[in-house]
Amino acid sequence: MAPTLYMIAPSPPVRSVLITAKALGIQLQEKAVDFQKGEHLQPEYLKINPQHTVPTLVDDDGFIVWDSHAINPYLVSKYGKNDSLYPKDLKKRAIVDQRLHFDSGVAFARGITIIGQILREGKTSLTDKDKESLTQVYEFLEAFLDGKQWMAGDSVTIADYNLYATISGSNVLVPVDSQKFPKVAAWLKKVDALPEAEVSKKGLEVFTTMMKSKLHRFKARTTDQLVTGTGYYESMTHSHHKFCDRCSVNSVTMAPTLYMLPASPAVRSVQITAKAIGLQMEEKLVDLSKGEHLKPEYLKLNPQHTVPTLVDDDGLTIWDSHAINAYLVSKYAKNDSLYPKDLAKRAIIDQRLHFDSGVAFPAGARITAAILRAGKKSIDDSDKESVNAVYAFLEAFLEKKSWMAGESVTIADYNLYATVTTLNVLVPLDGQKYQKLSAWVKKVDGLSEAEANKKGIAGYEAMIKSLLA
Ligand SMILES: N[C@@H](CCC(=O)N[C@@H](CS)C(=O)NCC(=O)O)C(=O)O
Repeated sequence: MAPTLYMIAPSPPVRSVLITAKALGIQLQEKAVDFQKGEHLQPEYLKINPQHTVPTLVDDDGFIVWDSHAINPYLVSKYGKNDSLYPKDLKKRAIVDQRLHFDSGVAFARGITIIGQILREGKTSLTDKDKESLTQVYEFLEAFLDGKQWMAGDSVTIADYNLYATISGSNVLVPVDSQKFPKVAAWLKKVDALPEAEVSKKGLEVFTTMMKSKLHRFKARTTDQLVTGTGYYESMTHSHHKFCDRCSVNSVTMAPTLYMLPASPAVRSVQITAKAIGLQMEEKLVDLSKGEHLKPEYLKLNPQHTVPTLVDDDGLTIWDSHAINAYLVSKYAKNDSLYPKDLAKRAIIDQRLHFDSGVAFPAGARITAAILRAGKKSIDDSDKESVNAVYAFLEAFLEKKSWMAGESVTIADYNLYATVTTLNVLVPLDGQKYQKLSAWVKKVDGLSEAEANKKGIAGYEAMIKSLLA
C-alpha cells in the first residue's frame, strides 16, 4: 500500500511534498480534497487533521501527519536511501530546519495571507505593502544564498523543495527581480530544472491561471511572461565568501551565546529548553527598540535580524527558536525525550513546531507589532479571532493527549507554551471554552524549566498593559 496524500494541486506546500516524494521515488496515492465544496471542513477530514489544511499524509501503517515541513522530513527519514535531502549531521540539519521555519513563518505565511485576500476577499491588485512584504522575503533569501549553492548549503535539501514551491508561487504575484536578486533568480531556475520539480508544474500552472483570472494586472499580459522559469537571470554567482552560519565569530567562548530579548516568546522558548537540559548560555541583549538588530554586525550573524540567535561554542550560528531548540536537545540533552528520534513521534512534534511558526506565533506578533510600532490602543476583532482560532486548534491537538505532542513533555510544549502565555496577555484564554488548553498551561506552569519563561513574560505583560492603557 502506498501512503495517501490529501491534496489540492495548486497549494505550494502540497507541491513541495510531491517534489520530495518524486525525489525519493515514492508513489503516493493522491486524494484531491474539494475546497470549493468545503470537504476540508467536513467531520471526516477534521478527524484526520483538525487544522483542516492540505497536505495531510496518511502512511501505509495508518500514521497521520500534516504540514509539509513535518511530512517532508518524515518521508526522507523513512523512505530515503540516504540522508542527503535532510542530513543527520546536526549543524547541517539546524540550517535546513531554520530555512523550513522561515518558509512556515515568513515566506509561505506572507504569501498565503495575500492569496487568501485575493481568493476570499476579492482583492484584484496588490498593495505596495503586499509587494514590500514579498520583496523582503526575496531579500532574506538572497542573503541566505550568499556563499551557498542551494538554500541550506552545497547540496539540494528539502529546504529547496519547500522554498521553491512557495517562491515559484510568490513569483507569480511579485516577479523576482533578477537584477536585484540574482542569486534567488538563479536558484529558482536551478530548482526548476531538477527532474523532481517537474511534478509540481501542473499545480503551479493551475495556481497561475487562478491568479490571472483574479488580478487586474494580468489582463494585459501574455501567458509566456507568467510561466515560471522564464526571464530569470542566467549567470550564477560564484562567490566563495562563506556566510556566517559557519563562521567562527565566537569560537573562543565556551558556553553558547544567545542573542536575545526576554520579552520575545521565541527567546523564552529557548531559555526554557536550555533550563530543561541544564545548559548554561551567555545571554546577550539585543535592544530591538534601539535598532541593534539592524546593525551590520548583527546582520552578519543573522540576515533575518530576528532574536533569538544562537552562536554555539564552535561558532555555528543558528536562528529560529524551533531550529535552535531541536539543535540544543540533539547536541546537549542526556537523552532524546524532548525531541524523540522515533520518526512518528518526531513528525508530530515537527507539525506542532510548524504550527507555532506559521500560525500561533504570527497571530501574536501581528498584534504586538500593531501596538508597539503602529501605536494601536486596542486589539482589532479580527486579530482577536485569529488568537481564538489558535486556541481552538490547540484544544483539538490536545484531544486524547497529555502534552502537546503525546504522552511526555517535548520542545513542542516549550515553544507553544511561550507563545500561548504571550497570546494570553493579548486575548485572555477562556478556561471554560478551552479546558484542555487551560489545564495544559497550568501543567507547564508547574514544570521547573517554565521558571525561565516567568521574567520575560512579566516584562512583556507590563509593556503591553502600559501601552494599551
Ligand atoms: N504550514 C502548512 C500550511 C498548509 C496550508 O495552509 N495549506 C492551505 C492550502 S495552500 C490550506 O490547506 N488551507 C485550508 C485551511 O486552512 O482551511 C504546510 O506546510 O503544510
